[in-house]
Amino acid sequence: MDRTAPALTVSTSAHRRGLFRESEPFSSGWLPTGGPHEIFYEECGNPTGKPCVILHGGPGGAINPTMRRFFDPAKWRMVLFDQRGCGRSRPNASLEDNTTWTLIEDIERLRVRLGIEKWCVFGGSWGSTLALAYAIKHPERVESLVLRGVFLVTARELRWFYQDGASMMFPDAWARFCAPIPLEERGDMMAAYHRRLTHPDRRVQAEAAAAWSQWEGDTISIRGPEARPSKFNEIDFAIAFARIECHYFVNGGFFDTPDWLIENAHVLKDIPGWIVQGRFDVVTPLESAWRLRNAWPTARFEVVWDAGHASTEPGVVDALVRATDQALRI
Ligand code: STX
Repeated sequence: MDRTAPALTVSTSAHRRGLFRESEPFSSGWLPTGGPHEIFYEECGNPTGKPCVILHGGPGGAINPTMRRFFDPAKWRMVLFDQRGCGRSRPNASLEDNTTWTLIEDIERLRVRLGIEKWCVFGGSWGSTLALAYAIKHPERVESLVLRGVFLVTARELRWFYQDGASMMFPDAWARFCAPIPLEERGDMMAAYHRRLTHPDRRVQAEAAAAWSQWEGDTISIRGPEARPSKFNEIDFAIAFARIECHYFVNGGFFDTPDWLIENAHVLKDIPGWIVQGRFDVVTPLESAWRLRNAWPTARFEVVWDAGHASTEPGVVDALVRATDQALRI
């Protein structure tokens, strides 16, 4: 079979599964890291169930109760945590010692603290990036991978979303994204935003953060603005989200080479994997999931026809809950 052009499974099913029921954590706490950061985590579902870890997006996002609903709470022991500087982790919005590699150390610290040997790793968007990097560094700890909205933090993806590409599809939202930046700085929007988001005056950070976060909120779902997460309107969330995203992106995700995840994807070959991708994902376009699938041909690959980037697109929910049910049997 021609490995460069695998058959594409395209989902458009009218009979779609929904999220699992809501559940409350059975434990939670703050994990010390030995450095300035403390990591907020929670465990949900069945304390004797199969372990999984759920990685949030951004980077700079946070966990929320909906993220517990992609796994059957009767069967899984779900671990969720707020990444460094995010959500309830402390200190909030801090960029110190905050890189892909320190996040991977936190995942390992949490795994050891909870006495888990191996787990299913679940992540969308930046959560998929972190899941892939973690699996490449610690393949023996990853029982399976369930990924959505694949994001490789390449220069090409960043140029598409923050400079020239998505701007053509959302000129109205793009105009709002450009508004805080003077014309002479618009040739490098990430650099212009980085200066403001690291500015000592919190008001300067806040103005930039609101516009940065709004751009992502405006483009996230095929269902339009009513599907935008309400968190994007909270200024404390927006500041952490924008500061941390921009810090990671100006640093190319802290990867050693520009295409590090694809170059190292061969390490994943024996890990069972599911890739779920919305065809009309404007934040992390399908090309990256496609490239990952070609580099990791044993992964199941499902393109959801009527979906954008959000984890809550109905077709994406359906594909993800089917994937986690299949992962139970690994
Ligand atoms: N950032 C993609 C990402 O990981 C470029 C992401 N986008 N929105 C989110 O995450 C949240 C909905 C989690 C805030």
